[in-house]
Amino acid sequence: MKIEHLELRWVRLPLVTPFRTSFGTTYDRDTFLLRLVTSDGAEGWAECAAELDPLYSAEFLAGAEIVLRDQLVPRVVALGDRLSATGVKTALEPVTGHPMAKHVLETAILDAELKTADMSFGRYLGAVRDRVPAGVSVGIMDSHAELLDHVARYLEQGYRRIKLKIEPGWDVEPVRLVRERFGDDLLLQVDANAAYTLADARHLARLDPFDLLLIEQPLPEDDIRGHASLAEVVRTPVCLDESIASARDAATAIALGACAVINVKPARVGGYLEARRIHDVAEANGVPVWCGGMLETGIGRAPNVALAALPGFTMPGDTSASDRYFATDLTAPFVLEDGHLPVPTDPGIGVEVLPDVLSAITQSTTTIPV
Ligand code: OSB
Ligand code: MG
Repeated sequence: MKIEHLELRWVRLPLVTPFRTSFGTTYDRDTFLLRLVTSDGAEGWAECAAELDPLYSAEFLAGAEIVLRDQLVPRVVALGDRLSATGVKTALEPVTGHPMAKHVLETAILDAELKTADMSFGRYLGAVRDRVPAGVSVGIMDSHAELLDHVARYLEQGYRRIKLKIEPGWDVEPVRLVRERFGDDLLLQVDANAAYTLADARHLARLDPFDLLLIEQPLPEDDIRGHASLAEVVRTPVCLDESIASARDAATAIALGACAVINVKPARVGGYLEARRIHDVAEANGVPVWCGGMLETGIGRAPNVALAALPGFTMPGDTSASDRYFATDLTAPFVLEDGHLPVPTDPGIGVEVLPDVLSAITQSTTTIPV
């Protein structure tokens, strides 16, 4: 298999409601899609998970575009006919970092390859379920009343678990109010996106009485030791997101007692093959995992839902329905059915872009020479 055509399309979709985290507020989902055509005549599609600014992690969209064009694409093109998705990681190994740029390229290649093989992502990755329970990530709000309204609405829609974004000044009180209003049976967790330091350990222990499933990434990305120390002070299980960039990182963090749960985001770790390795390492250590998200359109969501159907994904993920993010999705919408999303079964990612939506939201298209 060879790549015969490769294009990058910048798109912008307004979010139905602004999404505020400890690192900033997002109003629109800006991203780019890769579309490639192979010598087998298959089309591969993938969505870049990076954001406009390097706030969640070091990557950002404009940087991802440059590194793809100048560094990553030439390396996979140099493989010629020997190109296959399993060889992409090795071909890109000389380039340090840039996991989200690597992820979008590997995913588009895997999509095309699986379409040629007539196999779905779920089947290829080892999915054991045909639907996955959906959780929802709830942003920081201007008021407690607004937060309670949003949570009530999501629960009415059937979401199986609520994740509250937290930051200093918006943590114990919102958690207390949500727990009191919606009861002890609600599956509830929090995500700090690295907004605290180890000096906040005793403050974070004030979350203990609320029986949270986990606290996600309380400390900076590179503070593995800090997370291990924190885990000795707080009773809430510590979950890592930003800190885990590879299966090796997962093994290290688990061995050091820095995490009891892992948020697996394929984009953050350079692709679905590394994401599956993290799942395997975690499963072998008895550590539960769940599938995170980056406000993806249907193009990015579909393979995430497939990954979330692997056996070790025992906790509901941030795999929400399309209407949690967008009035109109780029693909046929993902719709909650009894609090679950169906795992796509068609070949490759199993969803197609809707051409009319795509042209309406496209900001620019560039062809990358292959
Ligand atoms: O930390 O999990 C995160 C969104 C963008 C960047 C980082 C994160 C998130 C979310 C929302 O929490 C996940 C989603 O619903 O896609
Ligand atoms: Mg997170």
